[in-house]
Amino acid sequence: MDFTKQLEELAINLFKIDAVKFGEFTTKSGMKTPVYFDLRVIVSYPAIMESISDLLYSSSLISLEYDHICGVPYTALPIATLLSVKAKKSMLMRRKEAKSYGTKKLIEGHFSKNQKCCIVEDVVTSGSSVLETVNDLRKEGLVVEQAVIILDREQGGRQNLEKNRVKMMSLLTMSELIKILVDNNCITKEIGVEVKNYLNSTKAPSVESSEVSAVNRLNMPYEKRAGVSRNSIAKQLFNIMATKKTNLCISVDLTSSVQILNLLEKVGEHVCLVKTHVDIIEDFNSDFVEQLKQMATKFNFLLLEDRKFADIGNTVSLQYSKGIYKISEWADCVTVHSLPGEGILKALNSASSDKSKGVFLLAEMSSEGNLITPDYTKATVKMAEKYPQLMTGFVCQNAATFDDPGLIQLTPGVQLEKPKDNLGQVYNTPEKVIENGADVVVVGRGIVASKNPETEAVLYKNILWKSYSKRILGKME
Ligand code: 5BU
Repeated sequence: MDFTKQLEELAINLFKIDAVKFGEFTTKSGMKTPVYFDLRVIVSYPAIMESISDLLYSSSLISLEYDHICGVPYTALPIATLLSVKAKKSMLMRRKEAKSYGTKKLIEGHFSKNQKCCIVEDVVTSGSSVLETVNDLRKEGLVVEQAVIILDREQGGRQNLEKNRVKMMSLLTMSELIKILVDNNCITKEIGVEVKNYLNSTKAPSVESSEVSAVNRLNMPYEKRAGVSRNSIAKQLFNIMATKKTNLCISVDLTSSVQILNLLEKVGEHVCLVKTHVDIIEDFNSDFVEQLKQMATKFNFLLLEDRKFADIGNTVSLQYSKGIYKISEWADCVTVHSLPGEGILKALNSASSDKSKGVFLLAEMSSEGNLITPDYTKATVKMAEKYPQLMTGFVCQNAATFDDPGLIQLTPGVQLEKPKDNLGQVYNTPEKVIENGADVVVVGRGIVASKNPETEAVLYKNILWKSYSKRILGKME
């Protein structure tokens, strides 16, 4: 039988066994609904169980890459079991409560960190049940990015999951199910219309921040994240952002020290971080460094030298502390390429320095046609794991790059004015980058080259803070 036919037959059978009912019902979350699902009954119908697992397997699992399958307790567990056997992939089981005796494990089954787990669920409304399971799996170090489900009620669950970096694949959406049932005279057209209207007018509430916060760094406020940072610069930066209410980093790409200091006098109170390229300053000298440091104290911001180290460890340790710039003496943190391998982090980690230090590792770049691949990004994040005390965060463009809420996503390539420059830079809007996971946002020419940098800095600061405030409430659209 072809896929569409088999799906149609499944929809009709679900109706026949009362797994889908029409009338007036109230859901778990207190919403009134003219349609109700109870897929628990499917265990009484082996042929339907078989058909669901066949369809889920051939429509989604077959094309996914994963190491384990985990069902959301309890209704989806038997389906997950069938899929695990069919796909010949191991299954994990999540307990709703940790056992009070023996091993206090939340997840049963054998797995290792960074393995991928695919979620299986029966019906998704708001997505909160799926997220509870995702949360527990991620806490154990598993990578969870996919959920395959039988039915999408189309009431916001897909969006809530996406916000938490879980892509959902469903066998049936509510509209598809209704169409099949109307076409096959299982329900009247009127009921079909009533359900459609209901779907259009009722959305499940956005998943509350308390439910999501543990799942996702994106919904945690900066002050809380300071508490879980293992790098002292990340801690300081989170605290500065929370205190000054700004997540704006200014990139002072100017070539004269006087210009830089004048600019910082105007925008210093609006930024949490100042990013420099000291090798472009024509009159660089130790007096400038002193004034920069004083300014950082006066306005309470940190200093990031965007040096993008990219050599063997030995050379980098010399570039970091020697030469005319003596970066290690004044920069709170530096940017570093992962390209040369772990030695570069080892070198910076062991470089002697009187002050705390931090590293932003480049996991992605903003420029058009850059050669960084998804595998490179993943390997970069993995490389950082061994150096938790050194790592302030990653320079990247996407929320999915890393999960650790103690690390900071620094995102450059931001401007309100235009979508790109003529040398390959690609710009996003401030709202967009916050949505994409940015914690600290780098703006250079958007402010520096404007007629009135102070007004512009305030504008960026306000938009960014508003977007971040929305994000922590889980209200990102
Ligand atoms: P702009 O004027 O806002 O385009 O400046 C962006 C700054 O961020 C500039 O100093 C770059 O060197 C830096 N940058 C970037 O634009 N894109 C990247 O991927 C990285 C750094 Br990494």
